[in-house]
Amino acid sequence: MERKGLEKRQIFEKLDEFQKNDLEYSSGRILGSMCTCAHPVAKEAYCKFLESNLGDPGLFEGTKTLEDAVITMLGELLGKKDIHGHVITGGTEANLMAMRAAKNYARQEKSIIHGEIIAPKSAHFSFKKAEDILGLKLKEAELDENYCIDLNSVKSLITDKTVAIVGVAGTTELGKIDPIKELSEICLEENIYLHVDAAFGGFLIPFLQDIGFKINDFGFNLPGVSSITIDPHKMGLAPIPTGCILFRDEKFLDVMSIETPYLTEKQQSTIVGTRTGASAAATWAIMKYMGWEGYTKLAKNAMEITNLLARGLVQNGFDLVSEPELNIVAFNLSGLTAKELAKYLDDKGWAVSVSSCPPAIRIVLMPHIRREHIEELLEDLKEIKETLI
Ligand code: 0PR
Repeated sequence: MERKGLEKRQIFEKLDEFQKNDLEYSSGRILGSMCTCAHPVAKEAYCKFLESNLGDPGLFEGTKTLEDAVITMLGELLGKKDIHGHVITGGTEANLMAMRAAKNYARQEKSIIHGEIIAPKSAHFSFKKAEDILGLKLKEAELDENYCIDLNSVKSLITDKTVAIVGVAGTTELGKIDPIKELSEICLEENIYLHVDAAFGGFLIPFLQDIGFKINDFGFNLPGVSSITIDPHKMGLAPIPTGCILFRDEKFLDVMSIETPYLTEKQQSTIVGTRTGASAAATWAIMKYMGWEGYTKLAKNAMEITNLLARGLVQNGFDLVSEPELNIVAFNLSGLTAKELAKYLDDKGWAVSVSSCPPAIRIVLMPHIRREHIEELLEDLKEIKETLI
């Protein structure tokens, strides 16, 4: 640190230099991210609430009301208006909270001490973090031929220590939607907590279903679903960090709350203490601004761009891992490993990522990716293929 502070102008010049080394979503070059440019309305709302701390909601009653309103709107979107939850930092924190709720509830109701969770092999790494942080044993269920959770594998992994089963609505690598209805039936029958990770799919599936896409249900209309993760900072157009956790019943929050006499209210069930109210304000603002129609258009556009890429790849002799269900396309080129192909694309300035199961180039068609970017990408892919022959 300097002994005497710098002038604002000097500081911002230096900040510009740092920022120059970042990629920008608007360049269309970021192809593997689930984040995107936040909407200007959401950014403005975020900045307005920078100082509000939802960790002490008694001081920020207005922001707390905003958070509750966001949770209610999301509950409506996901099939149950009377819902409980929080606006937090993202899908990882939401999944950790859900696993903590399941763990504490099972300890209270079933005296389970060394609990186990069952999640598909396709689940996000946050469940590995949950295993580590919460001392739960993670048992990975096999996938079926469509890369969704295999129900027989789930059944074979259930024991009297199972505290939660996880299904994913929009997997990180391939955008697949697990058979949540069937998981809900299993969980009701076995009296097991069911968590649905819809971090990615939550802001897509309801809108796509509404315009006729045949996609598995995953919401609270399925009676076995105990909690859902949904991330406004992915397809919701909210700024980072904004995730949400929703619980069917307040009892799941109660098993996590801790008495804290010096705060205006008892400490909530969130993992962090001090937490921003800006994310809640931004999510409220963008949901009000976009409305059902706005998000439907966004989802429809994303699927159109997805199709453009998928068809273009097939035409040019690339192999799709499977037909995209959401806006993620995974593909390979025979004769090259996914990593080798990623390197060629990287050399041409594309930031792609590689999936693990199965290995493939994975492209997430977020709203910052437009038609012209896909056309350019397809040209580059054609060129890569030609130089190899
Ligand atoms: N659940 C699912 C299904 C996810 O795909 C993700 C994130 C999470 C939970 C965790 O969400 P947070 O990252 O908000 O905690 N999946 C991607 C990943 O971690 C997100 C991502 C974002 C990847 C930006 C790349 C990137 O540049 O791999």
